[in-house]
Amino acid sequence: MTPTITAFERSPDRGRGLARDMRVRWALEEVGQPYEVRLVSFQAMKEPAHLALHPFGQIPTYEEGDLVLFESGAIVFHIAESHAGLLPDDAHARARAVMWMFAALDTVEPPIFDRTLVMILERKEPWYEQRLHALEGSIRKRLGSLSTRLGDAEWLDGAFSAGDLLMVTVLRRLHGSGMLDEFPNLSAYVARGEARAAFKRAYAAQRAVFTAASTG
Ligand SMILES: N[C@@H](CCC(=O)N[C@@H](CS)C(=O)NCC(=O)O)C(=O)O
Repeated sequence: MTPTITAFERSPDRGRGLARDMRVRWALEEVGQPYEVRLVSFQAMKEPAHLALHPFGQIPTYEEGDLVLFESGAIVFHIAESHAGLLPDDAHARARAVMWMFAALDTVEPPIFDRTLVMILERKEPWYEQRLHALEGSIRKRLGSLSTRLGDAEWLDGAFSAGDLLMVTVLRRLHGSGMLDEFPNLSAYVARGEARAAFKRAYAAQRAVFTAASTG
């Protein structure tokens, strides 16, 4: 059965592939699963039909027959569990790949996403510079630890996994901040993720939505 995901009708990131449908598209492309996309407006996300799928009124959602999921991490995990290619067969290696999925979303993403929010919502506040500085300190701390752990390895734990997929999507939000460049092995890691054919297909698909919305 072809799953349907939801994505922004008009993404605030202007097609940079930072919205969380990107990670779901990428996972689907990695495992070769065709999918459909239903685009939703900000208004439609808060209406009953969408709230029935996503209690917090957000994207992405995932529908496959009578299965409905929200939370990008849970969706990527479901895709990875249902298809070969994103989680290793060995039980311990699989557990570690799942650990990296949690690390990406629970340990690395929060300060990075908070920085984006602060830059959008608090720029005029008197505490803006101080808060930004503190968040960037937290981000650098996480990047430093991640960089040390990654070392010269290609991926976080052996072969590319759903853990790498989520980590790369999280780190991409730092493009343009200069912070990734302070850790050359992390920059190279993100570039390796972005060079994957499946990433490129997912990126092009979400980019086409932005292009169509801008020209239509
Ligand atoms: N933890 C959720 C976060 C979902 C989320 O924040 N989605 C954003 C797009 S990336 C959204 O829908 N924002 C609009 C809103 O919250 O109204 C996930 O990973 O799926």
